[in-house]
Amino acid sequence: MKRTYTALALIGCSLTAFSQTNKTPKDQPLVSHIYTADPSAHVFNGKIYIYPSHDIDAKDVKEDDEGGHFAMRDYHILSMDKIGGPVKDNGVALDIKDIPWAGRQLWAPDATYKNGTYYLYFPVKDKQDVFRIGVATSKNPTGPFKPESEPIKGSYSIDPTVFQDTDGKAYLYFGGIWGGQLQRWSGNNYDPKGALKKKEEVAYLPRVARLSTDMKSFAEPVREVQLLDKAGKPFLEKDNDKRFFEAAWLHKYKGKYYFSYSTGDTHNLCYAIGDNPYGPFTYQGIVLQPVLGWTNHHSIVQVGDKWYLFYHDVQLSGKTHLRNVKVTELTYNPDGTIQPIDAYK
Ligand code: FUB
Repeated sequence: MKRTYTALALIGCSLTAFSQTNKTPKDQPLVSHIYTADPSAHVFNGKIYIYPSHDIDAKDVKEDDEGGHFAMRDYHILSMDKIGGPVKDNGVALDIKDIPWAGRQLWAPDATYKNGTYYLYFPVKDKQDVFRIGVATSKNPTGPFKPESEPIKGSYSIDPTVFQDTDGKAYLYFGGIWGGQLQRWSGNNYDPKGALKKKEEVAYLPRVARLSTDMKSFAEPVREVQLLDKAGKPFLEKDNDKRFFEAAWLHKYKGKYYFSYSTGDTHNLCYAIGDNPYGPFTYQGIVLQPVLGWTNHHSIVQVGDKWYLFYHDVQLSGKTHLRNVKVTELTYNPDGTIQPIDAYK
């Protein structure tokens, strides 16, 4: 079966039509001088930092079946003192040319802080064109970041997100199917011919591994993150409006663990709740309805006493691979469920 982003291009066309409807964005892009996507937001020392992908229109790269036109080459970190305040672009924090093992496509990153060091986790294809996850460090939240000379041993696929629990343990969640290559990994073994699941098969699951205290290696073998429906059953591939595709994020609210993710080809951002960082996580519903563009990727973060969803759409360009990051307030119901967000009026 064709592992394809052709569907992406087709849906991109229909979403161009969507842009011609009367729908009006509720939020405006945080910056417009560069294209940015996949915003991983954090509060460090009372200031908001956003670690996004830096989308570019790489004229020398053709659109291909695995999202090759998402040809990003560096990261710019954005910062702001408060939601709604001015947003600063802190310049290039890490360039692909400075990652010794990197081949192409610097995709969605995340970051964390521990003991005086900031850690930036990033996916990039290695020189054999296999996605791996790297880590880079800096004494400054905006970099410049110095990458390790090798990818994290045992890492694969895309969209790393790091979560540090209140007990000090840190976990790296990752994975993305199709262009993110998760279908090539079974039992942590690589098969370049890894097939997509058939409709009646159990869907691919995201991955997690606890990080060692050095934050640069896995402390244990990579595990699957169990995502279950409310009846306790795993999703099948045909449940593609709810099953995992990419863009994992983990946050904690009132003692519960919230695993949120994109359903990819159905463009939803969904969430599931669990009692510990490994899950199982039980599906709850939609966080964000499909946005203008094909991809839907986010982070959920507390700023002061409010919670926010950072996300992206393609308001500025109308093109799937040239996105712009945004932020909107997120509201919990008294029972801990999240009120679904529609980014348009
Ligand atoms: O930005 C490249 C890829 O698009 C990300 O890794 C996915 O999550 C999707 O947003």
